[in-house]
Amino acid sequence: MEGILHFVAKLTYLSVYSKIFLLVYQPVNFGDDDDFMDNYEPIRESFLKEVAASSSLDALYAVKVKYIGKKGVISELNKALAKLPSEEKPIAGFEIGKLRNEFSAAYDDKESSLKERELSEKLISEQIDVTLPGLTLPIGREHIINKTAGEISAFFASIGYLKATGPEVELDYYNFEALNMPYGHPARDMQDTFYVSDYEVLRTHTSPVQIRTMLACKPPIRIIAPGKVYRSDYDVTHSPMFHQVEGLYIDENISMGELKGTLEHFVKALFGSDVPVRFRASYFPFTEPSMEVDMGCSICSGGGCRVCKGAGWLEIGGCGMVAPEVFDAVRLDYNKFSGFAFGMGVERIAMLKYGIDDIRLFFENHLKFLNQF
Ligand code: 2NL
Repeated sequence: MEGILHFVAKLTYLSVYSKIFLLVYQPVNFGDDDDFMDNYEPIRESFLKEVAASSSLDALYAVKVKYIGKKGVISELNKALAKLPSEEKPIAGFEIGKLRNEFSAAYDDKESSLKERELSEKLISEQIDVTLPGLTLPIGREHIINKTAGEISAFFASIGYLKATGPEVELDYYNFEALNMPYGHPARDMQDTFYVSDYEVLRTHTSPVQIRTMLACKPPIRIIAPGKVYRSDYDVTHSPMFHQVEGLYIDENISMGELKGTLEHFVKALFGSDVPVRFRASYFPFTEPSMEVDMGCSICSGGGCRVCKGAGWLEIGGCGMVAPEVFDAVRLDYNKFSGFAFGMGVERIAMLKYGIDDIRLFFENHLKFLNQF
């Protein structure tokens, strides 16, 4: 039995090898005049040449389409194969298959070497220099007006004042009436005030914040009210929107001495301890008595210059003892309580501090100007 199996295996072996021998050495006819060997070698050579010449994956892919694609050369050979006499088909088919495998292998080789090359080129071209400084995005800075208002607030915070805020569209009553400026008062003129309706205005000062606070809280009251205010005015020293910081101190036995001491201390803290401060009698409807606060000109140190117009003094705000009419409006007893109030324009303080002569520069937002501070 074993001997028979051995014999069969030997026969199979012989027959397989004799067939391969035939496939390799027997010329194959491709139809009438088409000799297969005549077609085979040039196709093979041009394929290999085109693959070798492909310098990019795209070019290589085009070669693949041309030879191995659906309508490519191999496909055409297979179509021609169908027309061959049936005894020639297996051999020709085997040859075409071999050619196809050879094409695929050559394509795969070239593809991986191109991919490798493209990757290494990419690695070189996209190399990152980790020692280069990073990209710095421009960062903003605080506006000089906010910075100045912050410095003013910080001083008053240091001596125990709390910050209070309120609406910019304000009731006529809180903005004027409660501050002893009744209907018909010249400060209520349409020319100076932006009216929102018959009874609402854009606040012309931050005093209404203090009125609201006095209505809401019991003394002692010690607050500052920084914020935007509006007046219908526009030239080198006036802007329709500007900033104010007002202050208020209400308690029993508050004197004018405390008012003067507080503001003198404030001016020296902001402009320097050598700066002289003086008070001049003045008038406001909501304080009695009222004063203007002047400081020695920081530009000429009192000698007289363009900024102080030769006076040697600069006006930096107003103040006074809260008027009895205001106490009445907020239903506080002025026989029991007394207090002082003050107000200053933030733009004016910044202009004096930095020698700026046109208020409009603050709001034109030119970075060349704003970046100086
Ligand atoms: C100035 C002058 C001032 C006040 C503001 C005030 C507030 C209340 C009661 C009394 Cl609730 N007075 N504020 C007082 C005096 C002057 O401002 O030149 N501002 C830019």
